[in-house]
Amino acid sequence: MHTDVNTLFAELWQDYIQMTPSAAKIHELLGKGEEIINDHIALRTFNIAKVNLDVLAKHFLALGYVDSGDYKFEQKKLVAKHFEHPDPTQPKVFISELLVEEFSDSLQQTIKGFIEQMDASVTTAENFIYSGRHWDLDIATYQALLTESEYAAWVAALGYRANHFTVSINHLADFEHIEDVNQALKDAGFVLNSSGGEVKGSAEVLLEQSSTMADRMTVKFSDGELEIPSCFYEFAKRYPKADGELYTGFVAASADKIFESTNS
Ligand code: OOG
Ligand code: NI
Repeated sequence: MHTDVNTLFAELWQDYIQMTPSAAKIHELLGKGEEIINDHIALRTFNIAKVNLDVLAKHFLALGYVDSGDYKFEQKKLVAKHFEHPDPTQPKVFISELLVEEFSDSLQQTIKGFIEQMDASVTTAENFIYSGRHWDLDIATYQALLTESEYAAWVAALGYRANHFTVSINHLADFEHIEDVNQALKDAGFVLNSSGGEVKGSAEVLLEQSSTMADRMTVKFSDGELEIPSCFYEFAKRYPKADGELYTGFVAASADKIFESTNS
Protein backbone atom coordinates (compact mmCIF):
# COMPACT_ATOMS: atom_id res chain seq x y z
CA MET A 1 0.00 0.00 0.00
CA HIS A 2 1.10 3.58 -0.63
CA THR A 3 1.56 5.99 2.26
CA ASP A 4 1.08 9.12 0.18
CA VAL A 5 -1.82 10.05 -2.12
CA ASN A 6 0.21 12.33 -4.38
CA THR A 7 2.84 9.66 -5.05
CA LEU A 8 0.18 7.07 -5.85
CA PHE A 9 -1.51 9.35 -8.40
CA ALA A 10 1.86 10.36 -9.89
CA GLU A 11 2.67 6.67 -10.46
CA LEU A 12 -0.79 6.01 -11.91
CA TRP A 13 -0.41 9.01 -14.23
CA GLN A 14 2.99 7.87 -15.51
CA ASP A 15 1.61 4.43 -16.37
CA TYR A 16 -1.52 6.02 -17.87
CA ILE A 17 0.27 8.37 -20.28
CA GLN A 18 2.45 5.47 -21.47
CA MET A 19 -0.79 3.69 -22.36
CA THR A 20 -2.52 6.86 -23.58
CA PRO A 21 -0.16 9.22 -25.44
CA SER A 22 -3.14 11.36 -26.51
CA ALA A 23 -3.85 12.19 -22.85
CA ALA A 24 -0.47 13.87 -22.45
CA LYS A 25 -1.20 16.00 -25.55
CA ILE A 26 -4.72 16.90 -24.36
CA HIS A 27 -3.35 17.74 -20.91
CA GLU A 28 -1.10 20.30 -22.59
CA LEU A 29 -3.90 21.59 -24.84
CA LEU A 30 -6.40 22.17 -22.00
CA GLY A 31 -4.04 23.13 -19.20
CA LYS A 32 -1.66 25.30 -21.27
CA GLY A 33 1.14 24.20 -18.98
CA GLU A 34 -0.81 24.95 -15.77
CA GLU A 35 -1.72 22.27 -13.25
CA ILE A 36 -4.90 20.31 -14.02
CA ILE A 37 -7.15 19.11 -11.21
CA ASN A 38 -8.40 15.57 -11.78
CA ASP A 39 -12.07 15.04 -11.06
CA HIS A 40 -11.59 11.29 -10.76
CA ILE A 41 -9.81 8.21 -12.02
CA ALA A 42 -11.40 4.84 -12.74
CA LEU A 43 -10.26 1.27 -12.14
CA ARG A 44 -11.73 -2.01 -13.35
CA THR A 45 -11.60 -5.55 -12.00
CA PHE A 46 -13.41 -8.90 -11.68
CA ASN A 47 -15.57 -9.77 -8.63
CA ILE A 48 -13.35 -12.76 -7.71
CA ALA A 49 -12.43 -12.48 -4.01
CA LYS A 50 -8.64 -12.26 -4.57
CA VAL A 51 -8.91 -9.17 -6.80
CA ASN A 52 -12.40 -7.74 -6.28
CA LEU A 53 -13.51 -4.13 -5.86
CA ASP A 54 -12.82 -4.27 -2.10
CA VAL A 55 -9.24 -5.41 -2.70
CA LEU A 56 -8.59 -2.39 -4.95
CA ALA A 57 -10.51 -0.08 -2.60
CA LYS A 58 -8.23 -1.00 0.34
CA HIS A 59 -5.41 0.89 -1.35
CA PHE A 60 -7.49 4.07 -1.21
CA LEU A 61 -9.19 3.51 2.17
CA ALA A 62 -5.68 3.27 3.63
CA LEU A 63 -5.06 6.82 2.35
CA GLY A 64 -8.17 8.28 3.96
CA TYR A 65 -10.65 7.74 1.13
CA VAL A 66 -14.29 7.13 2.11
CA ASP A 67 -16.87 4.84 0.44
CA SER A 68 -19.30 7.39 -1.02
CA GLY A 69 -21.67 5.78 -3.54
CA ASP A 70 -22.92 2.53 -5.14
CA TYR A 71 -23.90 1.95 -8.77
CA LYS A 72 -25.29 -1.00 -10.75
CA PHE A 73 -25.11 -1.62 -14.50
CA GLU A 74 -27.57 -4.41 -15.25
CA GLN A 75 -26.87 -4.84 -18.95
CA LYS A 76 -23.09 -4.72 -18.66
CA LYS A 77 -23.24 -6.99 -15.57
CA LEU A 78 -21.14 -4.65 -13.46
CA VAL A 79 -21.33 -2.95 -10.10
CA ALA A 80 -19.28 0.03 -8.96
CA LYS A 81 -18.53 2.28 -6.01
CA HIS A 82 -16.95 5.68 -5.75
CA PHE A 83 -14.60 6.90 -3.06
CA GLU A 84 -13.85 10.45 -1.94
CA HIS A 85 -10.87 11.96 -0.14
CA PRO A 86 -11.38 14.56 2.63
CA ASP A 87 -9.33 16.95 0.46
CA PRO A 88 -11.78 17.76 -2.38
CA THR A 89 -8.92 18.58 -4.78
CA GLN A 90 -7.76 14.94 -4.64
CA PRO A 91 -9.33 12.84 -7.42
CA LYS A 92 -12.39 10.80 -6.60
CA VAL A 93 -11.91 7.09 -7.37
CA PHE A 94 -14.51 5.09 -9.33
CA ILE A 95 -13.99 1.32 -9.04
CA SER A 96 -16.12 -1.19 -10.91
CA GLU A 97 -16.13 -5.01 -10.89
CA LEU A 98 -17.52 -7.48 -13.43
CA LEU A 99 -20.10 -9.94 -12.08
CA VAL A 100 -18.27 -12.96 -13.49
CA GLU A 101 -20.89 -15.54 -12.39
CA GLU A 102 -23.47 -13.91 -14.71
CA PHE A 103 -21.47 -14.93 -17.82
CA SER A 104 -20.93 -18.23 -19.66
CA ASP A 105 -19.13 -21.15 -18.02
CA SER A 106 -16.34 -20.62 -20.50
CA LEU A 107 -15.81 -16.98 -19.52
CA GLN A 108 -15.99 -17.92 -15.83
CA GLN A 109 -13.35 -20.63 -16.25
CA THR A 110 -11.10 -18.28 -18.23
CA ILE A 111 -11.23 -15.52 -15.61
CA LYS A 112 -10.79 -17.95 -12.68
CA GLY A 113 -7.78 -19.37 -14.51
CA PHE A 114 -6.20 -15.88 -14.70
CA ILE A 115 -6.71 -15.14 -11.03
CA GLU A 116 -5.30 -18.55 -9.99
CA GLN A 117 -2.02 -17.49 -11.62
CA MET A 118 -1.72 -14.61 -9.12
CA ASP A 119 -0.13 -14.75 -5.72
CA ALA A 120 -2.45 -12.94 -3.27
CA SER A 121 0.52 -10.94 -1.96
CA VAL A 122 0.74 -8.95 -5.22
CA THR A 123 -2.66 -7.40 -4.50
CA THR A 124 -1.40 -5.60 -1.40
CA ALA A 125 1.91 -4.52 -2.95
CA GLU A 126 2.44 -0.78 -3.26
CA ASN A 127 2.29 -0.94 -7.08
CA PHE A 128 -0.72 -3.25 -7.48
CA ILE A 129 -3.07 -0.49 -8.70
CA TYR A 130 -0.74 0.18 -11.67
CA SER A 131 0.86 -3.25 -12.08
CA GLY A 132 -0.86 -4.32 -15.33
CA ARG A 133 -1.60 -7.92 -16.30
CA HIS A 134 -0.66 -10.86 -14.05
CA TRP A 135 -1.61 -13.83 -16.28
CA ASP A 136 -0.93 -15.49 -19.62
CA LEU A 137 -3.39 -14.55 -22.35
CA ASP A 138 -3.51 -15.78 -25.94
CA ILE A 139 -5.18 -13.95 -28.81
CA ALA A 140 -8.02 -16.46 -29.27
CA THR A 141 -8.98 -16.21 -25.57
CA TYR A 142 -8.93 -12.40 -25.79
CA GLN A 143 -11.21 -12.54 -28.83
CA ALA A 144 -13.58 -15.01 -27.16
CA LEU A 145 -13.89 -12.67 -24.15
CA LEU A 146 -14.61 -9.74 -26.49
CA THR A 147 -17.70 -11.48 -27.86
CA GLU A 148 -19.22 -11.61 -24.35
CA SER A 149 -17.91 -8.47 -22.66
CA GLU A 150 -15.70 -5.63 -23.93
CA TYR A 151 -14.98 -4.91 -20.25
CA ALA A 152 -13.80 -8.48 -19.54
CA ALA A 153 -11.50 -8.37 -22.57
CA TRP A 154 -10.08 -5.00 -21.52
CA VAL A 155 -9.20 -6.16 -17.99
CA ALA A 156 -7.88 -9.48 -19.35
CA ALA A 157 -5.50 -7.74 -21.75
CA LEU A 158 -4.42 -4.72 -19.67
CA GLY A 159 -4.95 -5.73 -16.05
CA TYR A 160 -4.61 -3.26 -13.19
CA ARG A 161 -4.02 0.40 -14.10
CA ALA A 162 -6.02 3.63 -14.45
CA ASN A 163 -8.60 3.09 -17.15
CA HIS A 164 -8.93 6.87 -17.39
CA PHE A 165 -8.09 10.12 -15.71
CA THR A 166 -10.69 12.90 -15.78
CA VAL A 167 -10.08 16.62 -16.20
CA SER A 168 -12.13 18.80 -13.85
CA ILE A 169 -13.56 21.45 -16.19
CA ASN A 170 -14.61 23.46 -13.11
CA HIS A 171 -10.91 24.04 -12.40
CA LEU A 172 -9.77 24.92 -15.96
CA ALA A 173 -8.76 28.56 -16.41
CA ASP A 174 -9.59 28.78 -20.13
CA PHE A 175 -12.81 26.79 -20.44
CA GLU A 176 -16.18 27.04 -18.79
CA HIS A 177 -18.51 24.93 -20.96
CA ILE A 178 -18.06 21.24 -21.76
CA GLU A 179 -19.14 21.95 -25.37
CA ASP A 180 -16.13 24.26 -25.75
CA VAL A 181 -13.79 21.60 -24.38
CA ASN A 182 -15.27 19.08 -26.82
CA GLN A 183 -14.90 21.50 -29.74
CA ALA A 184 -11.25 22.23 -28.88
CA LEU A 185 -10.56 18.49 -28.78
CA LYS A 186 -12.28 17.83 -32.11
CA ASP A 187 -10.50 20.82 -33.72
CA ALA A 188 -7.23 19.22 -32.62
CA GLY A 189 -8.24 15.91 -34.24
CA PHE A 190 -9.20 13.85 -31.19
CA VAL A 191 -12.16 11.46 -31.47
CA LEU A 192 -14.89 11.71 -28.84
CA ASN A 193 -17.14 8.94 -27.55
CA SER A 194 -20.53 9.80 -29.09
CA SER A 195 -22.50 6.90 -27.55
CA GLY A 196 -25.62 8.56 -26.14
CA GLY A 197 -24.39 11.94 -27.45
CA GLU A 198 -21.04 13.65 -26.92
CA VAL A 199 -22.20 15.21 -23.64
CA LYS A 200 -23.49 12.70 -21.12
CA GLY A 201 -25.69 14.06 -18.32
CA SER A 202 -26.80 17.67 -17.85
CA ALA A 203 -26.90 20.56 -15.40
CA GLU A 204 -30.19 19.06 -14.14
CA VAL A 205 -28.44 15.89 -12.93
CA LEU A 206 -25.55 18.11 -11.71
CA LEU A 207 -22.90 16.39 -13.83
CA GLU A 208 -21.87 16.70 -17.48
CA GLN A 209 -19.24 14.32 -18.87
CA SER A 210 -17.52 13.61 -22.17
CA SER A 211 -14.58 11.42 -23.12
CA THR A 212 -12.23 10.54 -25.93
CA MET A 213 -12.37 7.12 -27.53
CA ALA A 214 -9.49 5.08 -26.09
CA ASP A 215 -6.10 5.22 -27.80
CA ARG A 216 -5.09 2.03 -29.60
CA MET A 217 -1.85 0.26 -28.77
CA THR A 218 -0.04 -2.90 -29.71
CA VAL A 219 -0.22 -5.37 -26.84
CA LYS A 220 1.83 -8.55 -26.47
CA PHE A 221 -0.14 -11.76 -26.04
CA SER A 222 1.40 -15.19 -25.35
CA ASP A 223 1.15 -16.07 -29.08
CA GLY A 224 1.60 -12.74 -30.84
CA GLU A 225 0.69 -9.06 -30.87
CA LEU A 226 -2.57 -7.25 -31.49
CA GLU A 227 -3.58 -3.60 -31.64
CA ILE A 228 -6.36 -3.02 -29.11
CA PRO A 229 -8.06 -0.10 -27.28
CA SER A 230 -6.01 1.05 -24.27
CA CYS A 231 -7.18 3.97 -22.12
CA PHE A 232 -9.15 7.19 -22.63
CA TYR A 233 -9.38 10.70 -21.18
CA GLU A 234 -12.57 12.08 -19.62
CA PHE A 235 -13.83 15.63 -18.96
CA ALA A 236 -16.32 16.43 -16.20
CA LYS A 237 -18.20 19.53 -15.16
CA ARG A 238 -20.03 19.51 -11.84
CA TYR A 239 -22.90 21.76 -10.72
CA PRO A 240 -23.86 22.87 -7.19
CA LYS A 241 -26.56 21.12 -5.17
CA ALA A 242 -29.26 23.07 -3.30
CA ASP A 243 -26.80 23.60 -0.42
CA GLY A 244 -24.34 25.35 -2.76
CA GLU A 245 -21.73 22.53 -2.65
CA LEU A 246 -20.74 20.85 -5.92
CA TYR A 247 -22.36 17.47 -6.53
CA THR A 248 -19.71 14.79 -5.92
CA GLY A 249 -21.48 11.63 -7.09
CA PHE A 250 -21.71 9.87 -10.43
CA VAL A 251 -24.71 9.36 -12.74
CA ALA A 252 -25.27 5.71 -13.65
CA ALA A 253 -26.95 6.43 -17.02
CA SER A 254 -23.95 8.53 -18.07
CA ALA A 255 -21.38 6.11 -16.66
CA ASP A 256 -23.01 3.34 -18.69
CA LYS A 257 -22.01 5.21 -21.87
CA ILE A 258 -18.55 6.23 -20.61
CA PHE A 259 -17.68 2.52 -20.20
CA GLU A 260 -18.04 2.25 -23.99
CA SER A 261 -15.01 4.50 -24.56
CA THR A 262 -12.88 1.33 -24.68
CA ASN A 263 -15.08 -0.43 -27.26
CA SER A 264 -13.27 -1.63 -30.40
C1 OOG B 1 -15.83 3.62 -15.85
C2 OOG B 1 -16.97 4.29 -16.57
C3 OOG B 1 -17.76 5.25 -15.67
C4 OOG B 1 -17.78 7.74 -15.08
O1 OOG B 1 -17.12 8.76 -14.89
O2 OOG B 1 -19.02 7.75 -15.08
C5 OOG B 1 -17.03 6.49 -15.36
C6 OOG B 1 -14.98 2.78 -16.73
O3 OOG B 1 -15.01 2.95 -17.96
O4 OOG B 1 -14.25 1.94 -16.18
O5 OOG B 1 -15.85 6.58 -15.34
NI1 NI C 1 -15.07 8.43 -15.37
